[in-house]
Amino acid sequence: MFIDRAVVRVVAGTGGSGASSFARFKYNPKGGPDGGDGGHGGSIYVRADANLATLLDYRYRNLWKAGRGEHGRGKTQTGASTDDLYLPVPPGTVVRDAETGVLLGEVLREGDTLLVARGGRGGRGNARFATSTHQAPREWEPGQEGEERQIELVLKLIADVGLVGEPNAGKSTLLSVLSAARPKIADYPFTTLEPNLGVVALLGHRTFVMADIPGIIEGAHAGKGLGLRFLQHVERTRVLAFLVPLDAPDPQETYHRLREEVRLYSEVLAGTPHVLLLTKRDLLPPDDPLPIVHAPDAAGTLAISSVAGTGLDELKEFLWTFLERTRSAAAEAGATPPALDVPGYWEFMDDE
Ligand SMILES: Nc1nc2c(ncn2[C@@H]2O[C@H](COP(=O)(O)OP(=O)(O)OP(=O)(O)O)[C@@H](O)[C@H]2O)c(=O)[nH]1
Ligand SMILES: [Mg+2]
Repeated sequence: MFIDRAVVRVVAGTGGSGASSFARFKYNPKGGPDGGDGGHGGSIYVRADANLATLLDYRYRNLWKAGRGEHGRGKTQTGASTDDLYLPVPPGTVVRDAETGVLLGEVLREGDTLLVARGGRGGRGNARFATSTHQAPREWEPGQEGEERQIELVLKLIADVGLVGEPNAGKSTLLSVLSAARPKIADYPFTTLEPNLGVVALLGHRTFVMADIPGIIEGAHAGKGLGLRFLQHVERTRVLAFLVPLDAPDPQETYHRLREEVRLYSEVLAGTPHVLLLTKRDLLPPDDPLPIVHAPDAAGTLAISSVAGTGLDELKEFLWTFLERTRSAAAEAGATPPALDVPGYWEFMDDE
């Protein structure tokens, strides 16, 4: 199961108080001030750990406290500082202040660390307050309070393939047959309001992530229909799959419209490598020739049926090979992997 979001309270440790104490020796009962400083309270960090794939732990436990620093003691002994607390999260986790929404940072690579609540400084002991004119100070400071805040952890999954199509093109259905995701499917437009993600598994433990987004209509780039929301979601996927149902009156025209809509939204997005998927193959008699759709920029055209299961294995292998190719091209160009930011809450069951 993947959990993409968790809100937890982090409470850093308070610093130990400084001590107020005077040295007493056998022959010098009035030694100088020797109260030591308090130790630091523990800070809390979020740290990327590649062994983790979910934020599940934080769903079950949502309060994390670091220990307080020890108080200072006589003989100028400084109180012990407490160990900092590290919260392990999967790489790709974004951290925000849950109350203000302010971005605190993100941990993208294994070992990346981010301070989320600073431990309080230890207070000074009276030994520190001694001056030439003030030789027997009794002052001492309490330890500083540790920071406390509510943080929101959001896991950004990198979506490899983004499905783009008009309402009813069969995007959600395709995702549901290729992965364990269970998006809502219906024969009315705009069934999908928020993107859904699914893990597509192939033989040999190969997987990729597919994102199903709300349907796109003419004028979408200008905010029509569900507006720009969906296009923002595919902006960061590695490749796009344009879905054109074979019962469309003019598949060529539909493909053009989709491409144009994407181009009007962003030239960069229009340049994302893509494939053309002719969906609902079962609606044409099996012996009828497929309509010819010219798609010179597409890496390939495949006809599939999610309902009859036609062409799905071929599609998975094709997308895998296509992704491998774009990955190595991107690595050569030194590009960092794009990520899909899914708003709100979603979860889905993994195939394994
Ligand atoms: N015959 C047939 N029907 C299909 C196929 N795939 C999807 N459908 C049907 O087409 C309708 C729309 O499917 P969805 O998967 O919800 O389409 P969508 O692209 O996600 O639609 P929106 O979320 O509204 O953008 C549903 O009634 C599906 O059952 C297919 O391969 N063959
Ligand atoms: Mg849908």
